[in-house]
Amino acid sequence: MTETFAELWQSTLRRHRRVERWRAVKLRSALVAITATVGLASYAGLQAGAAGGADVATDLASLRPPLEQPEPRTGSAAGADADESPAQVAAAAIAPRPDGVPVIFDTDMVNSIDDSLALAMLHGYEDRGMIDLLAVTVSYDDAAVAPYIDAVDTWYGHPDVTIAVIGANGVAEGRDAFHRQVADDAARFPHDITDSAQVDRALSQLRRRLAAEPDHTVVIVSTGFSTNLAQLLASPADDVSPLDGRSLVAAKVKLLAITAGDVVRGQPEFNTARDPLSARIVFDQWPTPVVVGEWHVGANLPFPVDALGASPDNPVLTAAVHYGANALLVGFPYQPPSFDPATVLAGVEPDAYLGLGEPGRLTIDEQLVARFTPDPNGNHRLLQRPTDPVATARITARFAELVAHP
Ligand SMILES: [Ca+2]
Ligand SMILES: [Ca+2]
Repeated sequence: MTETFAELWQSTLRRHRRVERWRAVKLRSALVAITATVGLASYAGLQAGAAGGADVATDLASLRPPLEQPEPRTGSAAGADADESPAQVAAAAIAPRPDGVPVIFDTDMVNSIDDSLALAMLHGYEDRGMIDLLAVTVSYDDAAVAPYIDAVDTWYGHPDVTIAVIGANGVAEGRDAFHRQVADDAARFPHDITDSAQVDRALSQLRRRLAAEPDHTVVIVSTGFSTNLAQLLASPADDVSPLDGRSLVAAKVKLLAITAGDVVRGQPEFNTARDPLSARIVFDQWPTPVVVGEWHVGANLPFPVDALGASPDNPVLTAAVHYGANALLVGFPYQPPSFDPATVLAGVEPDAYLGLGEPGRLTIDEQLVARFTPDPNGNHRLLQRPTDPVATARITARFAELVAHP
């Protein structure tokens, strides 16, 4: 840690302490109202899609591709040589990519630093040739979030990753000052997207990217609100694909790994409580295997932030400092929970680090609590918290090597 960086930490902490005391009181009193109004009113347009979910449970088993082994990549979109429709030509025009597992990262990138750490891990996987990061889609509506993500992508050597945002229908209330510290300083943190309004909509990119991939290959890692994924499920056929959203997901997606629910403690969890309607749509209708990173898995995996190194030019490290100061954490480096990093690990390296529980069905009850019901025909499985300290240390070491700057 350089002296410059220590000074940045101290000054940031002083500046934010007074503001945060006031905000904490205000946020607590607003939470119930936000859940009741923002979470439901914004997504009323999805009601028709939700009504179509009654038949989902009956055919989940037949739609479910195997979870164990990645299928070999063919390098071309399925069906592209059979019928060269304008949609397929458009899909094929997306740049070719290396042979990693195609991954879409759907994130809120707000309220905590762990989405940033999850994104850094994905860049580590890409550098190792293990994934091809097709797109980052954002479920939080804010002008600085796309520039922030672009700065992180640029720092990790992938400045042209597709970024798309939910736009004006998304959750918009959050603790995001750490975005702005990076987004507003393009001289120190180079990036060429200056406002989230410059990028495409998440739904458009989700459909476009899925349509271009071979069948049953795409891993979606979701670490935020379920709004984008619920809109995807409810989307009609269009010029990108003749498939409606649910059929497109069933055809293209291999696995959904999602940070959601607080099953073990039986309490409302942030992602699901902020947009419960969308979370219910996803858990009711998603037609592929789903692994669920519920609260207590990530809560018991401290993330080694010091693995980010000590460069003041690292946007993730700077964001971590500002987030820590905002959250009134008093020392640095601290070790935040690894809710979203655990989900990335489970999506990209299933069975390698985190075990899975029995099959079942996850539902969100009227009190916004996630409940898990074992069911041999269910397509949901809960990630299991490692209880062995050796296993925990192995996971922490994997986190550290993935986020280290190349
Ligand atoms: Ca860029
Ligand atoms: Ca998140």
